[in-house]
Amino acid sequence: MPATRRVWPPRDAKPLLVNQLVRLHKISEQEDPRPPEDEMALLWYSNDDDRQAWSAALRRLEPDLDIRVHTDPGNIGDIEAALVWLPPPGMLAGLPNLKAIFSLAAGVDAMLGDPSLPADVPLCRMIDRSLTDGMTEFVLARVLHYHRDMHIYAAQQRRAEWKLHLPRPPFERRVGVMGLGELGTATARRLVANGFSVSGWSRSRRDVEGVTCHAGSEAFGTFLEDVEIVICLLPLTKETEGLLDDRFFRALPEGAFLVHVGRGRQLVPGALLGALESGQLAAATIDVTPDEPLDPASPLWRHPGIDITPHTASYCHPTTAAENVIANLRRLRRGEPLEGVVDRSRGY
Ligand code: NDP
Ligand code: OXD
Repeated sequence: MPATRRVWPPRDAKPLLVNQLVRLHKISEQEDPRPPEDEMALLWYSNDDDRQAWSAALRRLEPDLDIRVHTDPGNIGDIEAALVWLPPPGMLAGLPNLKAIFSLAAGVDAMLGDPSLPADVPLCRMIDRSLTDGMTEFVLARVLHYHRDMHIYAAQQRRAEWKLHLPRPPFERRVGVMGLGELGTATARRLVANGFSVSGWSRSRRDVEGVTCHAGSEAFGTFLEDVEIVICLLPLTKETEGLLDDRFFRALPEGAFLVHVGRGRQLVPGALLGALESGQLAAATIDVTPDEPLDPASPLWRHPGIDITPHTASYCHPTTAAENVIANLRRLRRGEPLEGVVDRSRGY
């Protein structure tokens, strides 16, 4: 696993001009002529994912899949799909027959931040059961941590203090999930299965069994006033950027907890620190930060009420995620609607 993930701009991204790609194509045609094929080729690119593991997983499902890499793209006219994370600006725009872009991540805010991303080619976000399971597992672990007072016992241990806090039953613990999409819905369900009293908030109305669902900005206050542990699983958009601000923390019941696993720029760090100082917030788990990696000088590292994890809540595993990519590739070949297409006007 790389040291940092899903960062924007990519660490070593240099714009790749169309003529560079065409030149690569010409060179590789001279050196490695490929027979013309009916099957569409897939371009793979990421600095944050394991190419060997992905190639193996894709070829396990489709042994003859023509996978190209940008350093040896062959005839770029064959490339009709791209499985990528933060390709260098211009790379995808230089592919004349590109019909679909498959993101290696669920959150596509960084991909959409590239103005050269072809506007007329569908962008599909990652949907993957290992990504979903990993997220529900991470959130459940953090909810159980706070619910069973582990943050208090950790502090007590440092003081050699033996003091019991009577545990509350989970049905009395109100947990709220912001975002009821692929990850939020599965997370809410897992919390329900563990006996918690769960509510959720989304843009449009959702119906999740066992979950009290709220929708729209007008319902945000009502949702927040009733949650003791709030989970942020929203995509980063114009509407959600900076949403976790002073007003947000003030709207929660006093002594609430935050588990932030959405995107870093949704959080206003000063507001988080203020809420912890005032006791409005008891503790927070911060998996995503406005800049990643988080600056060693950031006060977030040192606040006793904050647990930082390095954007590790969840990760798509090539073995399972390849199934979805291949399924989408087959839909593309058959001319069927693709799964997980991003609505660019909404930003997710
Ligand atoms: P989805 O697109 O499936 O779901 C997004 C949810 O957020 C939807 O329920 C949507 O509402 C809701 N939403 C979006 N905008 C608003 C808004 N303005 N107000 C209220 N609700 C809103 O995304 P996923 O569940 O797949 O992923 C969510 C995010 O999780 C990703 O975008 C990414 O940022 C983050 N993530 C973090 C990881 C980590 O390791 N920390 C790993 C993977 C993802 P509606 O249902 O009405 O559309
Ligand atoms: C994602 C992520 O969005 O890993 O998939 O953060």
